[in-house]
Amino acid sequence: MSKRPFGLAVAQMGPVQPDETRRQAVARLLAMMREAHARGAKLVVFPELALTTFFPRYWMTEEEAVARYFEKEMPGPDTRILFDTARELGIGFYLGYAEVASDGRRFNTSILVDTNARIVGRYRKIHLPGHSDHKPQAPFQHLEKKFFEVGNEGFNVWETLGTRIGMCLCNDRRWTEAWRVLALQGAEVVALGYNTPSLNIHWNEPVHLRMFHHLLSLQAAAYQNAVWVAAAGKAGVEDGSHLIAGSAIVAPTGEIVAQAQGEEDEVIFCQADLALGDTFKQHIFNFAAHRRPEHYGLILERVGAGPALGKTPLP
Ligand code: CDV
Repeated sequence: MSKRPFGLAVAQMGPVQPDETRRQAVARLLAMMREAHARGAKLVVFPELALTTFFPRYWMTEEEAVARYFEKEMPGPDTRILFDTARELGIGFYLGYAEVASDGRRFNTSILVDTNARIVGRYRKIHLPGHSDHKPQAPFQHLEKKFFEVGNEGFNVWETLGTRIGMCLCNDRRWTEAWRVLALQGAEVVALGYNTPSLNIHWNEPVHLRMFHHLLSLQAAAYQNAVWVAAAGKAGVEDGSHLIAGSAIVAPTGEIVAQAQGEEDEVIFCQADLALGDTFKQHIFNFAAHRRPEHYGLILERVGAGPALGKTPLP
């Protein structure tokens, strides 16, 4: 099978402090976009909520949040240069940001931009973690359920940049259903931005498990769905709260082929062979040959776990 090389870059960001301006954050993204292009990338993936600090950690009203942290237009005055530079270089990008839609609804969003600087795809985060109430005893909040609505546009894949690219965001990577819906649309690459605090405010989770589960989720999803995964995190200590690093590119074999080494701004790159996914799609994960959806009904019928369906004695 002949190779189909695709230059894939992930741009991890170090912390974005609360007083950092959009313009400063965008300047960091631009420097990494230029580096990704110089290394041969056709797509560069930026983190979730890449333009600001991870603001769901703060208790505030929705109005305050919108005023400070949400983008009312995309591109806007501070982000247009990302689009102009992408067009000039001929590189596509994925960007996560807080979106306030024209009807006032608020989403945790990512966009996919092609080499003509056209927004070809939008994803509004579906698996929102955290809580909506104030937890004054917690060291910080995780208020995604307060500041964002559940995404209303599904998990989609776009034919662009010579391949098929799906998007999801952060907590989605832990949910197998999201990946399979993308894989059923023939995704070859899945782009994902994240902000993962190393401390779990809900229970006393050992810190090392955050990195383990992050990589486990990416690797299992890449293999079981025969896709390339490009995952970009925001890392380091943001306003006293530590976010895990570990931005990674994972092959359809489930192997990590590139991983960020530190907790600062860092570009990782690989020449991804898209044909590698074809091999798995034609054999072990040939969906048409092996899937049995007639036995997967509970996935749609139930949200939480319910009664066991096993019958005793057996017929
Ligand atoms: N931004 C996120 O979605 N963070 C979650 C945390 C809260 C577990 C994550 O899945 O990484």
